[in-house]
Amino acid sequence: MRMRLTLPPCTARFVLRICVPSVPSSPTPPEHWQSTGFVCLEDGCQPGPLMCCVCKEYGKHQGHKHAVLEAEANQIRASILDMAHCIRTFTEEVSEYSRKLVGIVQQIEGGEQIVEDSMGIAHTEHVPGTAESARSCVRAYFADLHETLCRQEEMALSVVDAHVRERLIWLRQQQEDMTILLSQVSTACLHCEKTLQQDDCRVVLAKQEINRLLETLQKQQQQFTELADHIQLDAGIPVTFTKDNRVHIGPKMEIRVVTLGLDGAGKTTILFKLKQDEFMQPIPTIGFNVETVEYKNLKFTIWDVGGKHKLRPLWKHYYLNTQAVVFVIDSCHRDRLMESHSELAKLLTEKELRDALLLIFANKQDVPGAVSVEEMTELLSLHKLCCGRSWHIQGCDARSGMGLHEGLDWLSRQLVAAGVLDVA
Ligand SMILES: Nc1nc2c(ncn2[C@@H]2O[C@H](COP(=O)(O)OP(=O)(O)O)[C@@H](O)[C@H]2O)c(=O)[nH]1
Ligand SMILES: [Mg+2]
Repeated sequence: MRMRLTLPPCTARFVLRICVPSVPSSPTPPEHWQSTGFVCLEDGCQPGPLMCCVCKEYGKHQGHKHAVLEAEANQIRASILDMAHCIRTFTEEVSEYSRKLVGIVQQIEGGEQIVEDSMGIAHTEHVPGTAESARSCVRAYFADLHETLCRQEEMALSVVDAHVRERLIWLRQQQEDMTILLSQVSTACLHCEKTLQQDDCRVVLAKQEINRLLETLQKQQQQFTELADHIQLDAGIPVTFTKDNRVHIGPKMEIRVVTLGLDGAGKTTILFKLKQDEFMQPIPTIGFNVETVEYKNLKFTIWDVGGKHKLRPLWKHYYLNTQAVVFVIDSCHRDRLMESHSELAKLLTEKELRDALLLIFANKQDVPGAVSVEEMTELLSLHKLCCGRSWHIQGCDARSGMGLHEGLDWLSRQLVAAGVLDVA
């Protein structure tokens, strides 16, 4: 069976291939080595370089360069010593690297370590490794998250409890009112029955009182019918969650939105189109318009604030508790894009809008030559400008309504944790 050593995928693999050289066995000197005094330096003679006096002058080494044996041997000794020094350094380096590897493994794994206390007495102590520290870090993060979730759960439950309490108080009040009403009605019935059994004189004398009683009963019946028409007796408690884990009870979740942008960008047109689904020629907004727009299970209260230069300092009065900002830009007015950019940049520094969602409508896409969403994103450096917040740019045409619902859909998705429910 073959064993495979698998490294974690993230580990950079540094593979050191070591070829261990075989140690050459020393060649046997020739028989005439005792008469050798020289060494041949010719390349071809290197397998047997020792020269005898005869070889030097006549034999196979005739005319070759040569050196004195002792000098050559000393030179070789010197280079062996050099090499030995290099090997020592190399060995030290390898050992140092191995020691480091052992140290790193120990640091990751942690374990028992011998430490001296202030009295100089040695004892073993558990030192946590980086693996353990990383695990602790993860545990701490999730413990924190868990605590936040528990707190949010408690808050959400208290909202439900408050809702249930108020609802039960109201229902019990209604029960009491109905009991009183029933007793009044039965008293009136008894009175009528008694009167019926009276003689003629008494019946005639009771006429006024009976009329008053019937009138009161009729009024009560009318009030009851009106109440019953308005109130839906339903035991359901519809619950929706926002993305920040707040709970909303009721069929519609209310969202506060403020619509901002330069004058003439199309804010009022967008608001009217969303509200009435029809195009209305707006007049310049002097103060503000506010409308409630219902969309799926959301109820947007949209504040449309005048965008003329003089009115812009007033924008900040609309920021409090605003969950979303809809910033409208006129896509066919290229020369005002930088003005839009600087107003948007100012908005994004506002503390009260720190957590607000940002929906940018690139309006008037129906006009030929309008700046496209991609170009607008580039020209206004939106990725840089809106970095760190939830934002979205949506092309639209407020006259036909194209793109408006897509924008609201994006807002809904950001606000509601479990997605937007279609409530008919
Ligand atoms: N072609 C075109 N005109 C638009 C559009 N939206 C608004 N307008 C026009 O732009 C002008 C300014 O609109 P208005 O809603 O008053 O802008 P506000 O100052 O931002 O509220 C009006 O004449 C609108 O009819 C659009 O999508 N396309
Ligand atoms: Mg307007």
